[in-house]
Amino acid sequence: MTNHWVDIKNANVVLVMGGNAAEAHPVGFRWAIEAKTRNKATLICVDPRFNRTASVADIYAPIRTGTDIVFLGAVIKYLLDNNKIQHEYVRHYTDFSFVVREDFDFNEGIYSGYNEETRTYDRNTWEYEIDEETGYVKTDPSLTHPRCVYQLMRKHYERYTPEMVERVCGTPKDKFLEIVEIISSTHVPNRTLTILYALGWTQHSIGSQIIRTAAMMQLLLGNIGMPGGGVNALRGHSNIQGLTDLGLMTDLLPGYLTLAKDGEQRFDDYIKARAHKPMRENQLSYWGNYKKFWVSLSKAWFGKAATAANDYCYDWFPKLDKPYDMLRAYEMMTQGKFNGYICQGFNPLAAAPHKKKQSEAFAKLKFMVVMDPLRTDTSEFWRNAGEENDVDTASIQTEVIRLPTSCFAEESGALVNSGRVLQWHWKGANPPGEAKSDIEIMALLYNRIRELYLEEGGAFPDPILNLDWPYSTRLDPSAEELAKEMSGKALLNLTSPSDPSIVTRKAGEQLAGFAELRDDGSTACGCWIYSGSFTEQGNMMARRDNSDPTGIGQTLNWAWAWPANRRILYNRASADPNGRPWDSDRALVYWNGRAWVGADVPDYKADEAPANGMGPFIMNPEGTGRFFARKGMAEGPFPEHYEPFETPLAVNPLNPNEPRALNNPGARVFKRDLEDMGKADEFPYVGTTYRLTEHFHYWTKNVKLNAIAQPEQFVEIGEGLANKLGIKAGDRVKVSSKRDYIKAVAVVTKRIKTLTVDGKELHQVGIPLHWGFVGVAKKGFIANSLTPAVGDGNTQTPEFKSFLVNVEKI
Ligand SMILES: Nc1nc2c(c(=O)[nH]1)N[C@H]1C(S)=C(S)[C@@H](COP(=O)(O)OP(=O)(O)OC[C@H]3O[C@@H](n4cnc5c(=O)[nH]c(N)nc54)[C@H](O)[C@@H]3O)O[C@H]1N2
Ligand SMILES: Nc1nc2c(c(=O)[nH]1)N[C@H]1C(S)=C(S)[C@@H](COP(=O)(O)OP(=O)(O)OC[C@H]3O[C@@H](n4cnc5c(=O)[nH]c(N)nc54)[C@H](O)[C@@H]3O)O[C@H]1N2
Ligand SMILES: [Mo]
Repeated sequence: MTNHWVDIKNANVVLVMGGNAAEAHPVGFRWAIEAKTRNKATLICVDPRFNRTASVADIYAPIRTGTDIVFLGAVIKYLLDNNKIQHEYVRHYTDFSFVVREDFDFNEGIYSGYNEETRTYDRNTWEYEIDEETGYVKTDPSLTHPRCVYQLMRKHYERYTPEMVERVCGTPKDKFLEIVEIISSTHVPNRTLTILYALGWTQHSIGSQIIRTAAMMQLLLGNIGMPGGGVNALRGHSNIQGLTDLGLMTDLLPGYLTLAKDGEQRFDDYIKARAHKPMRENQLSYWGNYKKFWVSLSKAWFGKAATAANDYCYDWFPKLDKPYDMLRAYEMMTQGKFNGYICQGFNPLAAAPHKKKQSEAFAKLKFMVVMDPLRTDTSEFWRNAGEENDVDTASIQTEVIRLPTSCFAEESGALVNSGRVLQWHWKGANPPGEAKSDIEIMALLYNRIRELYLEEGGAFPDPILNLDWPYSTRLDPSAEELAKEMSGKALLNLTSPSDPSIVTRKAGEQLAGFAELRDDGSTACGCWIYSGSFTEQGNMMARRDNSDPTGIGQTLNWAWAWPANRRILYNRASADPNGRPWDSDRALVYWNGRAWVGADVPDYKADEAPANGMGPFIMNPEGTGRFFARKGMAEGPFPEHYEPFETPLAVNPLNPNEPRALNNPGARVFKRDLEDMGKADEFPYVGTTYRLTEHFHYWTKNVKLNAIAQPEQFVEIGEGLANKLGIKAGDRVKVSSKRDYIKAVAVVTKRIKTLTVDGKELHQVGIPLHWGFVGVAKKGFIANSLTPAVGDGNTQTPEFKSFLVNVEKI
């Protein structure tokens, strides 16, 4: 979230689109209800299904899955055409006036630089024009230059009309117009709109670009940085926010630092490519501090072994040829390129797409380690469970080793919520039986591997043997020790840059925040964005003071938020160019003549006078919010609609003459998975998968009360389709895709309407995802038997939300 849970109450309009917050985030959803009841906010829900959020919304509109860019692109066009943008905000805080390179091009859905073979783009032309003398971006404040971002964007969204929304999304035009009018009412400084989204946007082959379209809409409306505004990803698992923060993706390091690429063998090149220089006069470009973050990380990992002379062990860090996300990992397993697999708190047989391919992949392993408190479908993948899991057990060689772990209530630590707040929790009980905490298991594994290296040697021992391991209990580090390491400390006395005789921080002390980090090896910090969470004052994450002095939900002494205990990102943009709040009723930060002060920790240089013209988006080298994403996205700088990989349409109505633009040209897909895609003649209906309040993924099927509440797999079918197929509520049906099938009970409902898309009837089928062949709920099929293995080109998130199925009565 750019904002945070409590802040939702400040909104005048709440748009829930691409998520079902009332069902999947029922506790946090209270703040949307608070906005409705206290703030008279309008709650809008746009979803393929009339879901539990829709049932309490003021306005609901149906949409075909995977078409949100058309809807949001049409909102952008409407705002531009009808002059519903917050002009002063856009002029000062965005790249509207920046001029784009002459060789940048967009034609029939394809951007310049496309390589059809590799499904990737050479992104070099996706860039602003740079003045060679100053090194700064060229701009045209008159906005008349044909290649300024404003003009290009206007042209790009020309095709995104309300008629196109009706044709592609199946959303009735008058519903769209009703909604866009309410959205546009927030372009004035004293009204804000918040967006709450989750997987209905992310789980598409164009997921990241849907979210970018939403961010562009919010920039036009001046809603980024504002209380009650923002683009708010409602995260899933506790602790998935912490997972990405700590860099548990194959291309990331903690704090959203990135792994070096294959070609980056030299430390200086690696740093230079990331420590961006300002692209306009007097901009902060905070990533300019990259080296401080990276060196401090390496000092936390390798301690004394990391020195200036060895580039702080740069050679020990992997250099990435390509991301090894789950889609690639499973593809490689099917090709026999993996020996072993450690599966920690993850049930991929149930959770990953194309279950049949999963089974095949796992059967090619030599061993699989499952760290989990429970037996899972994955740990039992080799078991022939009849029709539900039809495998030939005898032919599977894979040895499965289960290491029982504790559960969240059996350990202490911090969980990071969607609002970036790190909240400490305390262990409530010891784990049963032989179970150990994940930390202890990892520590035991590490120490055993280290012993083996010491005894037997082996390839590349340095990072293993030199890993700093300063914990008081070698085989079971405490959560506090790890938290302190992530927050960071001084390794030497730190002195004031202006007067070296003044010691600002003594060696051994915890740091107050990342402003103290150095790039000379004198500080260690395991995750720079968490710096300040555990200081000399103690564990800031354990604070429980919920006082809210301004009444707008800014409880700065409740736990601790990254970065720097800041609750609303980009909050400098909540004030006008002179430093006065756009809306005095919900002032967040303002310039008092000497400093930035207010209800939040300023997202800015604290003593920077507004007159100097520094932009509010300090992480971008140009200091502004971006409509033009430059080289940042896999499929292009302006979001464009592409059809899901399995689409009911033969052409993309936005680019009817370009077959390469039917699906996302930059998506992640392997050859075999393309062969496993179905066509609309055989699989005429659109399937989508989702969750229920009564279950949590695949593990509450082990809990009797949850199993009683929702005992077995069902699918939701609209009355239109049910009548057509002669299906009645309670009938058993077979739902199949090109990959496999499931059997389920039919729920016939008015909540899924037949849509008219491109002049034809379109039926969507709702498939909740919680069952499998392990547990106390009724044994059944795994919903992911149906889903395709294709991912977003940026995040590799699979397209779980839109695929083709057939439905038959059994
Ligand atoms: N009780 C419970 N709560 C949970 C979970 C759980 O398993 N059980 N899981 C947690 C996790 S890990 C996560 S990630 C979150 C997920 O939270 P959500 O994303 O809110 O959950 P989903 O049920 O997957 O549903 C998303 C909604 O998106 C809609 N949708 C599908 N495709 C589209 C589309 O193309 N456009 C639009 N506008 N909408 C679409 C679906 O109809 C559905 O209503 O929930 C978390 N909360
Ligand atoms: N079709 C379809 N597929 C989806 C989705 C969808 O919307 N549609 N959603 C996707 C999303 S967003 C998610 S998050 C995934 C969820 O997929 P998973 O994360 O695989 O689902 P869970 O059942 O939550 O599995 C987590 C496992 O962690 C174990 N566990 C709990 N506590 C601990 C602990 O402290 N330590 C360890 N080691 N284990 C623990 C649980 O017992 C459980 O077996 O599913 C994804 N798959
Ligand atoms: Mo999730």
